[in-house]
Amino acid sequence: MNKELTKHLAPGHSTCAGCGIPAIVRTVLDATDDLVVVVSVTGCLEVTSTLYPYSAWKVPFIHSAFENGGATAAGIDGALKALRKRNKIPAEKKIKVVVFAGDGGTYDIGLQSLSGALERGHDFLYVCYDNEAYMNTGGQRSGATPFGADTETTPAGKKSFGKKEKRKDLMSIVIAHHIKYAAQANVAYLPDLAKKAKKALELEGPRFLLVLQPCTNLWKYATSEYVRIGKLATETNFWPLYEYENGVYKINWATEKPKPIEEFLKTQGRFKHLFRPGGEKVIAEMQKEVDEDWKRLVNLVEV
Ligand SMILES: Cc1ncc(C[n+]2csc(CCOP(=O)(O)OP(=O)(O)O)c2C)c(N)n1
Ligand code: SF4
Ligand SMILES: [Mg+2]
Repeated sequence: MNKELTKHLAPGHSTCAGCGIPAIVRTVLDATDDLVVVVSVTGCLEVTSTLYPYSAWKVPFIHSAFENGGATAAGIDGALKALRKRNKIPAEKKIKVVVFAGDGGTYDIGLQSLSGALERGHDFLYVCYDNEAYMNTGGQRSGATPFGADTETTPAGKKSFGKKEKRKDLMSIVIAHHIKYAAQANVAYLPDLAKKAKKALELEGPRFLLVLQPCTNLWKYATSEYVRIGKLATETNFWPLYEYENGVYKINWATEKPKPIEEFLKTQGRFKHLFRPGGEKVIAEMQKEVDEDWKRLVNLVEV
């Protein structure tokens, strides 16, 4: 493997084949030449990169608890500032603090500590890799799991079509903290992710990236398919690529003719029950939701 590509995270990790996490981590960290300190909240990334007694990390790394990625980043930011005040770190040595956390550790259990760190204005980049469920513990629903998905705790069956609730709008929650920069990205569009990571890493204060990460285990697809499925998420407007910068929204990818949501759903086992009789109502509801969310986003760009 290319040495440049693995200068932060070595190939010796144990994510599943067809997992989008390593590409996200490498693309984000490669977007800066500065030193980085990585915080990783409990979840697939942390578990698969730190199999005792080994570590795949080639940079300073802290494993935080599930609920406190934001607080850990805040503590490191505070420590770096204190060390600089005492001239223990040369002024020209730039150090970036980067948190990687899953959707469970961000939308749900770590939300309060992320909120506190954003509101206090700490200098860090928070990257949520979003596989839309609690994967490290076997695939339970999270606040990020889409409506209609079959998970361990929202099983589809005779009396259930999967998750009944809509996904949380985390981007709006984060943006409501008046931070300078937040962006939604997708591992299937790496040049776009690299651009957003570079921009975020060059800014100061709290910055946020929400990155869609297909998971072969939960989404149930052949391991070679993750880029195609990731692309379909954006081509159907299920997962728009956009940025928020100093109060201005910008859509980074759009098409006049988005594909119907079925194109995305039919690639994955977690939605296969929706293609049985009766599932069409749920698909129609999902399409309505996607269309409404897209309209809302377009209106934000235009104001
Ligand atoms: C307070 C607390 N509750 C539950 C757990 C068990 N737990 C560890 S990882 C995990 C799932 C993580 O899900 P997510 O943040 O989406 O990351 P992923 O595993 O999908 O990468 C859970 C439930 C824990 N470690 N701490
Ligand atoms: S369970 Fe999903 S998120 Fe976890 S390592 Fe496997 S593919 Fe990646
Ligand atoms: Mg997850």
